[in-house]
Amino acid sequence: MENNLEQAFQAKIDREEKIEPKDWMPEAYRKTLIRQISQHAHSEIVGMLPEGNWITRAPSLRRKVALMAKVQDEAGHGLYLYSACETLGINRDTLYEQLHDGTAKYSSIFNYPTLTWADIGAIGWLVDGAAIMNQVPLCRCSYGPYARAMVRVCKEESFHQRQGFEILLTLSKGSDEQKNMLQDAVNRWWWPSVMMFGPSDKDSPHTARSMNWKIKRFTNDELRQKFVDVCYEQAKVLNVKLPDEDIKWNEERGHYDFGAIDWDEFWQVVKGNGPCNKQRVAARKKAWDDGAWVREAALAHSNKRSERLKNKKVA
Ligand code: BYC
Repeated sequence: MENNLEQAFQAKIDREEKIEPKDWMPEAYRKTLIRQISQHAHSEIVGMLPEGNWITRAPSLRRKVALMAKVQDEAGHGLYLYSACETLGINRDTLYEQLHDGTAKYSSIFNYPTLTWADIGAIGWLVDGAAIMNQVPLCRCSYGPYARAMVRVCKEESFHQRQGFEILLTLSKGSDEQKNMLQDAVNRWWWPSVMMFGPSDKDSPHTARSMNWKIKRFTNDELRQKFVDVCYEQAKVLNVKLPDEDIKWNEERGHYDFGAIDWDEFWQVVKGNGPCNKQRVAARKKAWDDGAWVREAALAHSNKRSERLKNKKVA
């Protein structure tokens, strides 16, 4: 019986039809999606912290407005994604608990500090650029609610990438000090962005099955390669050097070769030992605790309202 259901499920995926919340699905598919979508939602929310750090110090009103809008967009992305995740039968409080107690991951990239204004440009260019590379294919993910949420997310991420690139382009035409600041930010954000795509395919336990289920449409290494190819060309426009001595065009492959990734650094950051992991989780927990009175007040208000409605009906 289970076997027949599983075959019909896979056949539906192979026909490129979407799986919807009430459809039968294997438990492992449901768990994989909860893991991935919740990690993605947490990344959007934690991702607000390094950029939020610069809102009060943005160099002009125009930059401040754009940065505020971007950070608010990330909050929105987190909310759509939590909603998409809830359609799989898990509630939001449980997801928050998992973030706070460290059982759920969020993207490694947000455990690095934003030291100068150029970091805001570098995040837009590289981090949002990597996010777009990874997320555009997710618009074709087999799970309907996730795929649909990603359409809007990707449109907004494109705007974020452009605002980051424009910050850097302005710096690239500025004083020597500004040019140095740009190069320094790219030096620090390049490798963490390359790592963001996850472990190489041979070390990725989930990729093969997620590709079969059409949750993922490309492997981690395929997306990483596309990212490097695109960035190399864009770096020329910014007149900036990517911090990789081994990066060079490979005529045979039709791609840029690039240097070895420091996987030890990646796993250290994923395990909680990056420069800002403790600070990021502490900030999220504090926001949750500080918001307790708002949740209590909202609940009391909604209880009172339903009581009033009930009394009205009785009368
Ligand atoms: N950081 O078998 P793998 C954003 C974990 S937000 C931490 O390849 P999978 C943005 C992985 O979870 C960016 N952990 O796994 C927001 C797994 O551990 P578990 C987030 C990572 O799921 C604001 C283990 O390593 N984007 O865009 O097939 C401003 C083995 O990995 C990372 C998404 O979440 C990492 N970088 O592939 C700007 C997109 N990489 O769970 C931008 C959706 C891997 O077994 N997610 N791990 O304990 C995905 O596409 C996939 O989940 C991943 C990983 C490609 C990230």
